[in-house]
Amino acid sequence: MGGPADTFGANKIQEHVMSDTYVPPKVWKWEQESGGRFASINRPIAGATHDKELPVGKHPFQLYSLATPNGVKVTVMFEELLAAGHSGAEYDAWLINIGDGHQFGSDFVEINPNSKIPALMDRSGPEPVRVFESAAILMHLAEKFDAFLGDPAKRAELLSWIFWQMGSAPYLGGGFGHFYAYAPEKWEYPINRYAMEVKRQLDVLDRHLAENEYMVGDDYTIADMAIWPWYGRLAQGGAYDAGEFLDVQSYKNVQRWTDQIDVRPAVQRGKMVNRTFGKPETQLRERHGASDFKTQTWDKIAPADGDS
Ligand SMILES: N[C@@H](CCC(=O)N[C@@H](CS)C(=O)NCC(=O)O)C(=O)O
Repeated sequence: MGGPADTFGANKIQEHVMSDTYVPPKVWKWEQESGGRFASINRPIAGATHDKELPVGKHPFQLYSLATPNGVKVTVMFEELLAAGHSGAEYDAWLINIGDGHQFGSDFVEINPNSKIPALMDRSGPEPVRVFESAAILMHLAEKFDAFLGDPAKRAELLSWIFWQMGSAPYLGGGFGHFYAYAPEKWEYPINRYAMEVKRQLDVLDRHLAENEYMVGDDYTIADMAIWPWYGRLAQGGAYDAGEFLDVQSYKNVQRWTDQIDVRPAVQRGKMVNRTFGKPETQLRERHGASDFKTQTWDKIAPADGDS
């Protein structure tokens, strides 16, 4: 250190290199927002930030959610159950706007201590039962109605794919999606790492769907309902605007399966529930009955001032 070179710029270069090289402190401290989209709702502590009562409707199931892929899994399941004649599966779907921090309200945290949508209160029995984590909600409903579980001889296969989805999607959303679409800058290292992993996952699905009509053989099950909102949407180019980047069209079997599920009327309805983005006619922000799909979409009920 020292000497003329420092005076004429060598130190400046060195400082620049150093400031680009993050050295983790001994103990991490929450000193600033992490940056990027959704930074304002990220916190290193759990629990409620404010008192907030949640509404309760007249149906046996009260869903508090938003039409992200994890939310859509559950609304598709409810719509499939109703379409299959399980009238006991009637539900009220209330909107939880995670961008506005509704997931940190006191009643919501009572249902999901993890402060994430979807969260369900099953009020069909003598005591209300809370269920959080989308796959737990799918399992709870499937077992309750004995529906969409597929061939009992393939139960282990069903569980395997559901757990595969829950373990894999965070690499797609929190990894690839975050760094490709939401982070404040484009960094090659994480984008490469997660693009590679997501393409590997698509290939896992593609090879499996070459041999199987649905995720668990011939039966449409909750494994399809868990995987489709993430990987079907990705295959359609609808996730993170990354269709071309990931060459999603090359996964032919995933494409076939995606289209096959997308045309199901219950899936079309499920996608609309708790949706606050996209074309107004595709947004049913709250759902309290089957007729709402005809009368309560945002094109029909939006306030004149365009409030969203
Ligand atoms: N493993 C959870 C993930 C749920 C999740 O990540 N939900 C997101 C929306 S897709 C959320 O509520 N984020 C709000 C936040 O992180 O504060 C599940 O499958 O239910």
